[in-house]
Amino acid sequence: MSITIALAGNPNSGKTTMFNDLTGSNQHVGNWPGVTVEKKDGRLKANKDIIIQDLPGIYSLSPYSLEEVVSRNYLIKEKPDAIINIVDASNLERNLYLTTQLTEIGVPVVVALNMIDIVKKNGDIIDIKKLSKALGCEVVETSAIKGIGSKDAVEKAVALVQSNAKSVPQHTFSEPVEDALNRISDLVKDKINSSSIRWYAIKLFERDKEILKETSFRTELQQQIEDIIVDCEQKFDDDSESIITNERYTYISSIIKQCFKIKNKSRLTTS
Ligand code: BGO
Repeated sequence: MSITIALAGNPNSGKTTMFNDLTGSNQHVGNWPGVTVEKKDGRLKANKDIIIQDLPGIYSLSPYSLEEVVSRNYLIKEKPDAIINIVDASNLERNLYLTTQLTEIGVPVVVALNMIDIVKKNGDIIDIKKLSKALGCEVVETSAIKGIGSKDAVEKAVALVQSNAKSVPQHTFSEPVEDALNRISDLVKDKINSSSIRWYAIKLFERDKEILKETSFRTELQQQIEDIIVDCEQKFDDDSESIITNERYTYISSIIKQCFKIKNKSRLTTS
């Protein structure tokens, strides 16, 4: 039986380099249906039963660009068996924004800490064990350009699929937000697949226009959700999308503090 692993990551994180390293010449290039966004898939060089699906480079799973919509539709609707999230380890803070969203989808995630050669050359240290614990998923060091670690990431992803393991997001939002998400989940739980319920609750809370269109709940239910959102927004004196974004950044800062030691602090201020 074949296993499909999606490669997701920010632009320039090394996705193409890893895709080529894993698939060699076994690639198929086309477009995603109906849009002019390139679609690439291929079979693992070492095991043709493993399909590697490349996704467009994205910073977030919001609905603001074609690439984001294509990637998230694939992840939510087609549901690959696992995701390898390629992270530029030399830009950890910026890249983890997407990671926090990928772990909410309900598909097992392996984080490939790519460009680890640059991190090591700089003398910086990333505590992989702590990072893995903080994110609630496997983390593997890779240097796609040197062909190091990519196969290890695939092996970890396959092991997760075979053991039926799920990534369990460790991040919780603040109490009023979690309360709102729980109330929204309760309202829609009969209408949405249980493995994606948290993702949908967050997106409904953010008033994500694509999700509102897709779910097209009856007016009364939409109003109940809206009341929950407004109630929370009043507590924060902020809009719901900004509340979620701000809380994600606070969480990521705390992860960086725990897991990342920079050798030369002046690099942060001079660049
Ligand atoms: C250029 N380590 C290092 N050091 N570099 C890497 C690694 C790694 O592990 N992985 C990838 N790169 P893409 P997306 C380039 O193209 O795969 C490099 O967008 C250059 N090009 O070689 O394209 C990779 O698919 C001229 O670098 O990323 C590439 O995610 C000078 O990261 C870049 C220097 O990789 C982006 C680099 C003309």
